[in-house]
Order: sequence, then C-alpha cells, then structure tokens
Amino acid sequence: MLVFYDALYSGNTWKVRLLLRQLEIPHQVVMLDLFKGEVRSKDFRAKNPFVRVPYIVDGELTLSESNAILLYLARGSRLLPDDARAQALIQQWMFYEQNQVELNIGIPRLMKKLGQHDDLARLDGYFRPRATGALKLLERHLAVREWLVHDSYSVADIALSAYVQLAPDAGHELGDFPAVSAWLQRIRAQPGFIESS
Ligand SMILES: N[C@@H](CCC(=O)N[C@@H](CS)C(=O)NCC(=O)O)C(=O)O
Repeated sequence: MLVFYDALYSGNTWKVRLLLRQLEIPHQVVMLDLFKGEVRSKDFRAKNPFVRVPYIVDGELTLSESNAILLYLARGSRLLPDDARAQALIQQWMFYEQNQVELNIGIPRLMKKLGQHDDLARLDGYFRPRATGALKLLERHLAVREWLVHDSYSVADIALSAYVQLAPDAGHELGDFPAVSAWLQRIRAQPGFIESS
C-alpha cells in the first residue's frame, strides 16, 4: 500500500492529504512532528535523501516534492486532464507556486511561527512585496475565470491554494484580493475538502 509521510502545519503536506482524500486513494500515513525535528531524524534521512515532507513510497517508487507527488497521484483522474496543453498550463502554475507563492508566503509564515527572526521589519521588507506581487497576479487571473486552468478544478488549484489560504499567517489581508478569496471559497466547497492545519 502507498505510504504517505505527513506532518501538520505544512501547506505542502496538506496538498497531498487533500488529494489522497478527494481521489479516495488507499494509503497508510506516517505522521512526523516538524517541531520535534522528526523530519531531520537519522531514520527518516536514511529513507528520504530530500529530508522533507511530504514524501511517498509507492512500491519501488519513492517521491519527494509536493507538486511532483500531486502530478503522479492525479494521473488519469479528473484532477489532471489528459490534454498536453492543459497539462502544460497546470505545470506552469505549479512551478510558479514553488517559486513565488510557497517561498514568499511559506517561509515568513514559518519563521514567524518558530520565532526564527531577529528583525521582523527586515523579514517583511524582503518577502512581503514578492508575495503581494504573486497575489496580485493571481487576482488578475482569477478575476475572469473560476479555476486556474480552463474550466475545471485541478491539481493546480490544490497546489496554489495551499499557501494562498495561509497568507494571513504571513500578515497578508486576503480581503484585498476578492477574486482570490472567491476562488478559495470554491475550493473549500469541493467534495472531500479538508482544512489545512
Ligand atoms: N518544495 C518542497 C518543500 C518541502 C518542505 O520544505 N517541507 C517542509 C515542511 S513544509 C519540511 O519537511 N521541513 C522539515 C524541516 O525543515 O525539518 C515541497 O513542495 O514538497
């Protein structure tokens, strides 16, 4: 059976938790504690050279990187259309997520949570404008459509929403982005939706 190494308080693990549930994929969960350093333990390092969660083991395949895991698990499902152009657009958004959204919202969120900053103004000075730029781009894109790619909910929506929904933890006001907020509501209304931790 597929094994999923999960941890709370991570948008990246939430993506995989949500997809497994929405596609009803049988799996076994191994829950690790980020704050106790369990992801960096000798045992886990020996299994996973990426030393990060989410991580899955599916028979011979071991896979790290949340978006690679989503694309693998969603193949052949309603969350990943067969069409090559639709897939290219989905991948475009998923690469963008790792570059601009996860980085600029997820990192300051975690540093604030862990108190790992000696200068909050400097932290915000670096990440806030970059995150705001990414949220503005999403706002413009979603102002004229319901979903990121074509007309259906896909793994791109799961990937992008993971850290966008957590943006308030990094000090962003989602009320300033009404189309993004409406899109998050549509995602929350999908069958099998679960809250992020
Ligand atoms: N780009 C990776 C990022 C994975 C990542 O940074 N995971 C964090 C939790 S969000 C982690 O495992 N941290 C463990 C640690 O820092 O000890 C992905 O999308 O899966």
